Amino acid sequence: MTRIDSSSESKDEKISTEFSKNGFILLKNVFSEEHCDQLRTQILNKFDELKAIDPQQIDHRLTQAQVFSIPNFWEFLVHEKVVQALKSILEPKYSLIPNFSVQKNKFGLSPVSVAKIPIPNRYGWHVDSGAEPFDPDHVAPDYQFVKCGLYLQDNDPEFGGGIDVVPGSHKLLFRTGVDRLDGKIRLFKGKLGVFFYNKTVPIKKGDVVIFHSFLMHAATHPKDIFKNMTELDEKTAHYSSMPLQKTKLTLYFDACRSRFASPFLKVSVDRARKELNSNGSGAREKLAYYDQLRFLLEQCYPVEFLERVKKHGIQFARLEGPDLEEAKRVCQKDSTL
Ligand SMILES: O=C(O)CCC(=O)C(=O)O
Ligand SMILES: [Fe+2]
Repeated sequence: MTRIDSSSESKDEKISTEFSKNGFILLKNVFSEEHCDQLRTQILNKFDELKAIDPQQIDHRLTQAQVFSIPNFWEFLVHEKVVQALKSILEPKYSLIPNFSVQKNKFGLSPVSVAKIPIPNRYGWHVDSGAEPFDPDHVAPDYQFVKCGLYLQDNDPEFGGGIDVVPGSHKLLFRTGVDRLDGKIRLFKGKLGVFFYNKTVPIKKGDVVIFHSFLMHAATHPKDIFKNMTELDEKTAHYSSMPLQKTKLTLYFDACRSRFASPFLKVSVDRARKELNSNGSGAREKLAYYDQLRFLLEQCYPVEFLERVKKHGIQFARLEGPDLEEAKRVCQKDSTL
């Protein structure tokens, strides 16, 4: 298990080597207890506000615009230690992917199966790139696309609050010469790892985890999650029986080596189109990819945040040319844009 103490001097090489080996890195003490408590209050107030407007709202996720209405949200994205770690893992001018999220008591619950045989007592395990269509980039030696999470609570043995991982599962076992097969073998190896080699990341409040988009991982589940869940909880993977002090709040964003940014965004346009087509007359702001795409086109970031992004020499992933036009076309299906 790799722990990088954020108070120490430059550990760039160590971070990048450990990340290559394990597929994740734990940055300790990035934010103070006080800062985390402040964020917790802001986020919980936001969820309360939304619940007051719409009591039916299943309150486990904020939209992109709501995320940026949390005053301290973006500091995490441009925190010196986070940016330095991402520069070591990715490249100096890496790209931020505009899919920022704040999650509340969200715990994946799908069972894991290997060769269609369900693994007993293993739920919610997945790789973040799992739902993307296959792309040869995904098995390229320099493919580096990561998720970065800030945890506003300890990973608690009883209530969860962090993540479990299969260390090294992001790596290809060997190359057969058939890219698609190599990807399938990696996934198969990761699933076996869920059974034989999974670890709970010892996250404390204020720690940050950066993990590869092909790392097999799951939320660390509360011990009695299935005993206490209602049917609605199960449907939405949102656990409502959590004491307030233990409420799981996580902030996430994606980043990547810049050459992999626009293929990812193109896939997001397709996903947004599919969401819209299958949504009928439902509320559009609840569609995750559509919400991200609109936000990407509108780019309404706080000025101070934009300045910090610029100062670090990093960039936002953007769509260009015909891809940008296509994104606008998809969003124009909504008359409010
Ligand atoms: O914090 C967690 O439980 C992990 C969430 C996760 O894996 C995801 O959003 O893809
Ligand atoms: Fe995930």
